[in-house]
Amino acid sequence: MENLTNCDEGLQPSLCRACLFAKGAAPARRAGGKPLPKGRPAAQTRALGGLDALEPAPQPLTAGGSEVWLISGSAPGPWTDCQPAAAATEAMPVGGLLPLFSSSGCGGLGGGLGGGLGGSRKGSGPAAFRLTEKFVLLLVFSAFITLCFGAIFFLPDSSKLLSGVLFHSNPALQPPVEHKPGPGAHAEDAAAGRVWHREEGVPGDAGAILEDNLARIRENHERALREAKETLQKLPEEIQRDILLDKEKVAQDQLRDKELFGGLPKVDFQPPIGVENREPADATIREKRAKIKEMMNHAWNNYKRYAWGLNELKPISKEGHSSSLFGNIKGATIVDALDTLFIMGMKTEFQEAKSWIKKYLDFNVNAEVSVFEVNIRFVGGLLSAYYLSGEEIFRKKAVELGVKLLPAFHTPSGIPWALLNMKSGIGRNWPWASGGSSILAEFGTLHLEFMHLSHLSGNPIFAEKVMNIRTVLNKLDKPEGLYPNYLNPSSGQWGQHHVSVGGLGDSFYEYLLKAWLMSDKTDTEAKKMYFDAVQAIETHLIRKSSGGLTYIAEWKGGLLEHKMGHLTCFAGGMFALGADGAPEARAQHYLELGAEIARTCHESYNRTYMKLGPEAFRFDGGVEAIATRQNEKYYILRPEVIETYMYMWRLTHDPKYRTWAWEAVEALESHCRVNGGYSGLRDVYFASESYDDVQQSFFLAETLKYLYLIFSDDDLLPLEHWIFNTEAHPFPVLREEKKEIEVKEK
Ligand code: DMJ
Repeated sequence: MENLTNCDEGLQPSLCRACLFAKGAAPARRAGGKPLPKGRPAAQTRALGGLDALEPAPQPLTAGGSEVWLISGSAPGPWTDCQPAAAATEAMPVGGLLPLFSSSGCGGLGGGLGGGLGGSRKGSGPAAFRLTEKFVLLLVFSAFITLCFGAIFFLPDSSKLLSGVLFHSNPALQPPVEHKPGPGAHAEDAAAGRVWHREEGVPGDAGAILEDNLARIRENHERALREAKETLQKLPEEIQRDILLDKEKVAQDQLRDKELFGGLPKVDFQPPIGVENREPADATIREKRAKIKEMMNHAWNNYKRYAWGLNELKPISKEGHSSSLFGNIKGATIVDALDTLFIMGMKTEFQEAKSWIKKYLDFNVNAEVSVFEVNIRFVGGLLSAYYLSGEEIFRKKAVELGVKLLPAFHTPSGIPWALLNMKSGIGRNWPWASGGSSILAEFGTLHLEFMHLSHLSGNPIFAEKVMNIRTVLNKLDKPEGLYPNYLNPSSGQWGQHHVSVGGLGDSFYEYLLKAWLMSDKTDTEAKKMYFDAVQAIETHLIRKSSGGLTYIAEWKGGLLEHKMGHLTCFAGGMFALGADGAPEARAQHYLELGAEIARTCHESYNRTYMKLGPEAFRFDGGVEAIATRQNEKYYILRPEVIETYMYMWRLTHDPKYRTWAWEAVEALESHCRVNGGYSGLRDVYFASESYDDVQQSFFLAETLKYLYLIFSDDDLLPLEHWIFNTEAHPFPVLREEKKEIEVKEK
């Protein structure tokens, strides 16, 4: 320590840092206006002459035998009486080194801060202080910059921040560019050197998109806060357990996904039954069927002309329409229409669709999709295209998409999220859903597709996921034997006790029945669940109006709302289809129930001006089967009423169903057909058409397919062999003898 500088007090505190606090030693003296100290290195002296003249004067200090270098140029500080060590007076060959240790008099940080800020400012020359201040400012500034960079790079999800904030990652706001598969893309895509194109001409107003994004960011933010609050209420051990559980699940799934993508096993493709498209013997029926095919041509050709590769068509604006339900996935109409093209014998169009899928159908999208919609339309469409045509590309794409949907099941109960970011695998529920719940009709409408995904991939993971949903449901008490529409995926408990056979509930019941039928009637658990549910529905929801119309009301915590949705009209077909499996005494009853629902829904069409049904109709306030609220008067080309006619026709051959179906064809032609395709209507009670300007993909997948089947012979897609998913995509019954996944290892 002797070699260190000595302050006047005769005691140099440990290096110069201490000078800062050593009774203000140096500052006091500066204040006293003492002359500059002797023994000061030449360079320092020059430095005082001004910043420009500054030259570094290297000043090694020795601490415990090792040298500590001072940055002489940048921290001259007010020169004090501190005595530089003898060594320090010798010129050293280094210009500027770190100012870590020095006295206020010897420069460096200690000198700068101690001398400058600790009090020596007063008595020192302004030139000397400017330098010190600069140094301090430099330090503060560097600290600030470091902090900023730290924030960008080390905050969670910094990549998003960088791409989203700095580079405006929203693809809709970027100019169209050619891009390669991202890091999450599958190896085989990269290996194939595939070039991925963004679709050109994506319509959309940038302002609205920006608004949309801001709203989404706000939403995410609020959700994160809510989740953080929930987490904070948990015990640390619980949080730890949840984290471990989640990690374990992700790891397990990743392992399986990896296995899956090692390559799909070979499958012995079975030639499909009942796809020969014979012309009906009756000439009038033949003509009608040909007319429906012409409608399909009109819808398809306009989509092709104005919206090719985009999700849907705006037939009035003659441009593409993109619904947020599909995130950034493109081509909903192409995938949804595949099997209709196939069964109508539109071979060229089917091939065009196939080529597009091969080249452009991309699931690696950084956007949220509706798990339900993507499943029923995309997975469903691809699966049925595979089963009809045997083309491997459809199986490959279906399984690839199925894998992409698996992270939706990463919830404490295994009940999947409604929304999923297909790239990040992060899921969440609709913000409007009761208590953060998942929706019965959404998580309950995965079963058929996922069973087939396991069948075609040889991997049980898909089946396990949907069977677990059933396990969760079977453990829960059901109010009056009914299934509420809302189920919280975290707690595994029901949300609000609202029950509906229409929106939010509908296809859950449909899939119970069809799971049983598709399993070659071996899945008796599904059968029991279906018939128990139907019994509760009959007791609590089904009513007859004073005019004799049977309808299915909605149940809200024990109170009935006497309203029936267009969506609910599918139930006529469901009851009739299930009749066969009911106890003998009930079979006829269910067939009649189906017929009654069909009649009610036909009335809902017949009582409008357009002869097309409203979105919802009521049985209260003196009306029957009529929409009373303006926001329930629209028709968006929905299929459910025609779907019920199709089942009723196939199961009873009562000609009135063909008559009613033809009425619908005429109404569609008169009111929905426009130059650019088919459009939905805003008000079916109004004499002139107000178009919603959307040609829904389900119009091609369902409405036109069911119409075509009604005017075809029963041996086209016979009901004993094919099960239609809720988007009308036919899947073959999985026969008992084929249950053992008929795969041969590659
Ligand atoms: C279709 O996407 C499906 O039928 C779904 O189950 C309910 N809604 C639409 C058609 O209305």
